[in-house]
Amino acid sequence: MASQYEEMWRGLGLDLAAHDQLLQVLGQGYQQIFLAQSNRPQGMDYFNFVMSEVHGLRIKELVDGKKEGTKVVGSYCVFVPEEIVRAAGATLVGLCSGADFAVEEVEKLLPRNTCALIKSSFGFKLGRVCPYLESADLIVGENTCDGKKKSYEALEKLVSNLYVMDLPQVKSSEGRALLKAEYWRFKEAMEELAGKAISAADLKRGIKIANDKRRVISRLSNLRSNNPAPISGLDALLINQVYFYDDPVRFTEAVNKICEELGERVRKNEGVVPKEAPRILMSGCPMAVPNWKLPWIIESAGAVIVGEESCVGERGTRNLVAEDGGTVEELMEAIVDRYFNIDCAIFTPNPDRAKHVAEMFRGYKAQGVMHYSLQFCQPYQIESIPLEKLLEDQGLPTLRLETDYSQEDIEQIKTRVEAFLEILR
Ligand code: BJ8
Repeated sequence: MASQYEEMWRGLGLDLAAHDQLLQVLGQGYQQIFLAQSNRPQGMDYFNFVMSEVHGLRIKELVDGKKEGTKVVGSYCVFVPEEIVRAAGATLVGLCSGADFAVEEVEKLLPRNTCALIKSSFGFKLGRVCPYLESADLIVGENTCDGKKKSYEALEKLVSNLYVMDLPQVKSSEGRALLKAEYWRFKEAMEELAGKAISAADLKRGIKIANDKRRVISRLSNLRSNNPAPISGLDALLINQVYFYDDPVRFTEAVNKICEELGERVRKNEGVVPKEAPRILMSGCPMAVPNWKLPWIIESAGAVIVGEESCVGERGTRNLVAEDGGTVEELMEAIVDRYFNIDCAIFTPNPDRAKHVAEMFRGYKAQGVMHYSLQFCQPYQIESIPLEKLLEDQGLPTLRLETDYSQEDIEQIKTRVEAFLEILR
């Protein structure tokens, strides 16, 4: 990929040597983790291609779009409403990163005990290796966990285009009013960025695009509820990760296509693994590309992941925006309604999340829950203790895992995962 896109990367200000290194590691990891799987659906060819061009062709599309006036908005959280971004005719891309980079530099700005997701996002900026970040006309941060909201104070000094969205922490009427006010303020910011007013027709179009993506992910999730599972958890996670980068209409078509193939597998009672493979529901922090460590360990041990209770997964895609509003006010109200349901652990209290985990467990015929928290992620770590108790009280076996982006704990995690799977078998 390198030579073909070198000029574009240089133009974006990337550090070419560091970026080459990153691509090499990414490529090797992809080869060992994804391409080494057997019995993959053919429809994954599309996602292999997307990943092989994730810093190439997709960035070229964004850069070409920018020349035509299409703005790029980068976000770190599923609370940033894609509908409003699309309504402004702009493109939304995810900026969260799943690999350690420029750690020494990062730790000059952030304490060592900051979660890997935040540190990684800083590392990609300081190391100048993320073409998505460098293509973004607007970078949207949000006041969610303490780590994120405080780190944006430091990020503001590194970028000139940071917009911070305030978010509620309590599901009260005041909390909803805050979200509503912030989404209206965001709409104005998007109008200013795009240089045009957002009409009801624009919002309807944005809502339809985002809903279609969510519908197709829900179709995929339903297919995964079959036993034997028709697709590996790794491949399904990858699809959920690509959700944040790809052109949404093309993505929706590709996932629909793979769902046809998976439907055929289900009809023939064919699975990607034998029927006896333990079925795992993942729950917890989001997994950004290329954070594939845990699913890789779990599936290499003979289990299959059948669902993700995560923002890169069902927490991020559950619920649609009502499409029947006729005015900007009605449609904005519908957007607020949908997002106010997201059960992120930054909310206190957050009882819906436990309910959703239990529902997903039963719906996807899981046999065990593996709760994943990133080290130093207080919201998910603290919530994992009562969540585990609640699930165990209902007879749902749960394993709490805590890790980061390093490779050092692989053996230790393997041992714990294998012991848990033994109990399930
Ligand atoms: S809606 S989960 S995407 S905030 S892992 S940075 S919580 S210390 S990512 Fe998130 Fe939005 Fe919530 Fe979803 Fe903080 Fe935890 Fe780090 Fe996290």
